[in-house]
Amino acid sequence: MSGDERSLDSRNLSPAMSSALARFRDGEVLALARAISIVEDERAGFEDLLHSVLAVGPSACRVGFTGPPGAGKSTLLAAAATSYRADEEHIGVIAVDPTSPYSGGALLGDRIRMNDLTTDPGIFIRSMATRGSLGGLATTTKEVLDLMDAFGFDRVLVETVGVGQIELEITAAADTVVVVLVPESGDAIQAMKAGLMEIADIFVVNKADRPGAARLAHELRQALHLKAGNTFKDMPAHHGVNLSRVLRGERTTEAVSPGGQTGWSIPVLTTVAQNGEGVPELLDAVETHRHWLAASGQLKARRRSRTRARVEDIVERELGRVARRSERAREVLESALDDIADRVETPYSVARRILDGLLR
Ligand SMILES: Nc1nc2c(ncn2[C@@H]2O[C@H](COP(=O)(O)OP(=O)(O)OP(=O)(O)O)[C@@H](O)[C@H]2O)c(=O)[nH]1
Ligand SMILES: [Mg+2]
Repeated sequence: MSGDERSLDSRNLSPAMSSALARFRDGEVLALARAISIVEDERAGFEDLLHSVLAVGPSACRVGFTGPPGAGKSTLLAAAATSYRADEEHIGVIAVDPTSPYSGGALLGDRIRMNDLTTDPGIFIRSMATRGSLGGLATTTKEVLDLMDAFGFDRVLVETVGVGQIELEITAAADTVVVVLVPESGDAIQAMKAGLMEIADIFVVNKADRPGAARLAHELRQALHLKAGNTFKDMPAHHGVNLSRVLRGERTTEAVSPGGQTGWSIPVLTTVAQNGEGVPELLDAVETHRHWLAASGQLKARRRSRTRARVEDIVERELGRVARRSERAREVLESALDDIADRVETPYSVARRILDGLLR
């Protein structure tokens, strides 16, 4: 693309990267932390590193927890992690700090709630920020998820606040998405508007110790029932249906069985995360979903659509980078500004010229 024809190959890694890779493969937690930083900062060679690491393919169970600020995602996640640890599973956790200015304190809260877990060597917790960044960030976060998967954790748990597009996109990189709501978070219509219906595999109404939990659970079941009734209406004749444009193909159900029935009916559970009530049932539902994913071919289908979206993202990111680095593109742009002002050119003709130059 940039005239640089070298292919991705671990032999291209710098000595420092090679040693980081070797230590990563040996299962050194410090090497994982370092690899994550390299990817997060998009340091030189980070794509070569990912290329080498991802040769093994995904194997971890990826469970995403999303929902409005303060719904109890971290408390639930900590309860889940504790239970998985009791079964001696190795757990990776990513807490994505939201872009929302309203939940600025989330990270500190998470740290405190997950404190008991941080001394356990069988669990690795990483917080990431989405604040202040533009496109491509969701890609980086998903790449970190891939790193954790490749490191060999049995399970990778991701927490994102369901406030925006980036967060939804990140959540969709999980195999099983748990949407956590609370009586205070409004009604089912609001959940629908926020796009949460599209990504949920399991709904949890947390803080069931508060009034309104049963009502919200009931509303959600009704809304899901209605939605299921409408599924066929939007279904293209032969292939899958793209559930949400927001998710850019991440959740395209490629392998819907004949008749379009995907066969998973989304459960609505109630929990009191603080005291663990309902948590075993939630973990059972996650397990059941996992088995369904594997048996129905959906796990493979989801991984395929994630792969497709990832390749597109990488190409897009690389094209943007090539354009930003190009001296020639900058020169064309600067020299064309007067022509645009004089109506000799338009932004479109100039962009076209730049693209033609880059893609030649
Ligand atoms: N009453 C009640 N409070 C709960 C329950 N679960 C969590 N909480 C409390 O709700 C608050 C928020 O919990 P978190 O687990 O931090 O929620 P979160 O969704 O991770 O929050 P953010 O990451 O800030 O969006 C904490 O004070 C918890 O102790 C519950 O079931 N009932
Ligand atoms: Mg949290």
